[in-house]
Amino acid sequence: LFSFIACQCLAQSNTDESKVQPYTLPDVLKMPDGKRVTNSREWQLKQRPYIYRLFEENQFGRFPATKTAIRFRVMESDRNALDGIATRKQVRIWLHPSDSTVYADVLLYIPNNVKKPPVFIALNFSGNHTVSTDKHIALSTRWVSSRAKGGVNNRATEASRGADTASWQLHTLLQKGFALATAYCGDWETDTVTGYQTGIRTTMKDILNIQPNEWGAMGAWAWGLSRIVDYLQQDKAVDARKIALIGHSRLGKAALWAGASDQRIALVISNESGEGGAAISRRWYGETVKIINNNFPHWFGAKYRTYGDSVNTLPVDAHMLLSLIAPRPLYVASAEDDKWSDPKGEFLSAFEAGKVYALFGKQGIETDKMPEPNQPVGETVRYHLRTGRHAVTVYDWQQYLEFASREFGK
Ligand code: GTR
Repeated sequence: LFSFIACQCLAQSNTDESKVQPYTLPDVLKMPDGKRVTNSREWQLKQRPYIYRLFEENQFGRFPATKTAIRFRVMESDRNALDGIATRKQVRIWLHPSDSTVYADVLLYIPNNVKKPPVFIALNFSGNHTVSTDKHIALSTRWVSSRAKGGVNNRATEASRGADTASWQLHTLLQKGFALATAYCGDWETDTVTGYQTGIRTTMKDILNIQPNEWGAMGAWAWGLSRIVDYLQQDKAVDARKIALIGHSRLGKAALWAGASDQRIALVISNESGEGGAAISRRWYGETVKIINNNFPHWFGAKYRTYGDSVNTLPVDAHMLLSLIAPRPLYVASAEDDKWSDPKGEFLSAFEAGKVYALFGKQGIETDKMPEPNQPVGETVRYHLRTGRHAVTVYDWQQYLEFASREFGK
């Protein structure tokens, strides 16, 4: 009877804190032989690879290790973009060695008054043309969600330009001396159940040595982020040792997996990534493993779908995903009205990840008491609960730019 009740619950979402049942988190420092990790060397050599594999097996599916010969071309550039404050580049990354239809387009803005600036990388939800009203940005020709502003029959139109400028704060970012590199997640895989059929999980399967069902859309997006890193490493106009990755919501989940998988990424920001991202899955609050897999069966690996009714047997949880970012700076953020993402669950996993940062002599969040809204806490692991709804706002960017400036010694 008890398990029947549990099953019923997990298909529903809860937002009543008093109904959250006690749970035990897997001990991130406990090694397979039962001993506990005591130093950073043991973490890096043994425990980190072990936990990483648990995430591959149980949540995200495989991350292709095969190196591919990708090619880049700057398709368009202008040193006088945005009234002269930045250089714009539009770079095409061809992912397949012989099929020239398999590519992703990266939009870059580099501030003109800074030599080799640090760079924010991010995927966007509906096309590069949504990031700014700059008319020179190529309009995406891919499928876009029917929720995308200005879209007609799932295609972007001129009315889609600048649809999402509020989430990017491009001018502030450039003024603070950062570059931005962004690409449409749909260039790797469109966000639909059948998106994999035309996305890289299918077109790249032979090259990457991996079948479409061995990973999910999250993996494809995360892998795509690593290809942006590949490009940046050979663009001398930016400092590729200072790459900050930011992702919001579903793209925040992908960002955490990319940050865990690619240690060239120097700093990671999870903006309201919620279930399958920064939020503790064992906490029955907001979205659940069962709900997310029901609604988005294409996001994660197949095994993740088997934990819907038995989340307490999942060998991993969000604090372990965040720990894979250590010792690199990590910022986790929630919004008060975004109960679906479980703010407290996001805070608690960020707090827990501090145990791994401590092995490196880095300070995480000092107390497990949730901070008041708009009161950022923590050092190398930082957290804030913003007032308001599920979004990336001016307030969020202020915190991230300050954090990245401090961590990158700017
Ligand atoms: C919701 C989903 C969340 C989150 C969000 C978003 O529908 O349940 O996990 O990813 O979408 O990406 O905006």
